Amino acid sequence: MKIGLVGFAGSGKTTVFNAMTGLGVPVGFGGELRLGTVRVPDARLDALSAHYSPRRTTHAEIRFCDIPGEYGAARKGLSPRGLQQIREQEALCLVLRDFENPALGEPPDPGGELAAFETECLLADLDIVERRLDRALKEGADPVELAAFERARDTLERERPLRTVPPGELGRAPFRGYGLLTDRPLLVLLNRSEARAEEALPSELAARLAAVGAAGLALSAPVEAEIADLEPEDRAAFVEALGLREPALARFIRKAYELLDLISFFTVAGPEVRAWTIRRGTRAKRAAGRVHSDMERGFIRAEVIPYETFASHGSEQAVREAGLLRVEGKDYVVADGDILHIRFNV
Ligand SMILES: Nc1nc2c(ncn2[C@@H]2O[C@H](COP(=O)(O)OP(=O)(O)O)[C@@H](O)[C@H]2O)c(=O)[nH]1
Ligand SMILES: [Mg+2]
Repeated sequence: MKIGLVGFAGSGKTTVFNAMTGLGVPVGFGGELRLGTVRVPDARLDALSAHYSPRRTTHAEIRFCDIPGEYGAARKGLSPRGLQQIREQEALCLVLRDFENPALGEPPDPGGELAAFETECLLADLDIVERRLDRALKEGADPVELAAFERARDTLERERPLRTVPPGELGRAPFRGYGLLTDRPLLVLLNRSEARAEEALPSELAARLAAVGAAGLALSAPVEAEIADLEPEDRAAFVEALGLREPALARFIRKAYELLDLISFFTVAGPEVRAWTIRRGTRAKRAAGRVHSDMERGFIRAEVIPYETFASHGSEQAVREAGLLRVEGKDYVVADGDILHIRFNV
């Protein structure tokens, strides 16, 4: 599961990627496609770790892909290679430039970049959908699949991204493997100059994002890079001095995680406190398999303490004494923040 950083050259993709991954990829135009693993910040995990003092604390992780900014260097659009790289991503983060970049010689135009990217994706999808329908005309097709592609064509022709059609109205299964870009979850990152790091997303842009079914966030990449560079013990003071509650990058990473429809459950086992990643809607037996295949195979039950219950009672013991420890079977749908003890037998 990976999320692709996309956008115009010079919008700050690599700067954001470096701040998240600590990989130190050279900034500037061009470059290679890079893949990096990013820890998902989670205050609940930090609190569990402080409570249990385990030898090891393991965060959930997601992967980001820094896709080189050949795209739109001269606003000429995506190359076939660029398109292919973007199609391979499960979700997209579009970085928009909202700072003066002397190397580009053009004032920032984030709204224009968003529109250009959207148009590009709409046209690329329409091309795929029309080809599929042409082939169906010649060779015939499954009616359900045909209906889905016809609905997709109508949507795209009205310049609506596919993600704006609710899942109940349009089954996505026929689209699998076609790499449709407007169906991908989209998170838009407005990359601000340092001086304006604190400003909220302009309401016009926010409205535009809502209309295309995208999430949005503003931050200043160099400020975030500076924070990421600090020693952990200096970070909090610096963030506070900037008047922030936490680095915006932390919020961004969590939003990306949500965008992929991922949630975390926790385990506390002797030396390790750990966050595990599952898709929202995953059942307990399956979730147990994330920890160990034996736990899935020999699953008996899960003892569940929602993180909030743990936090309000202060300890596992107190939760037990209050009679709030829940025992759930294999079909229990695991919730974000559940602390699980899996009972199993192999
Ligand atoms: N002033 C300012 N410069 C930035 C910001 N983000 C990136 N840059 C600079 O813009 C240039 C291009 O950034 P880079 O991350 O390579 O963009 P990419 O082409 O999208 O990967 C670099 O010189 C960065 O240091 C920002 O928020 N503010
Ligand atoms: Mg780059």
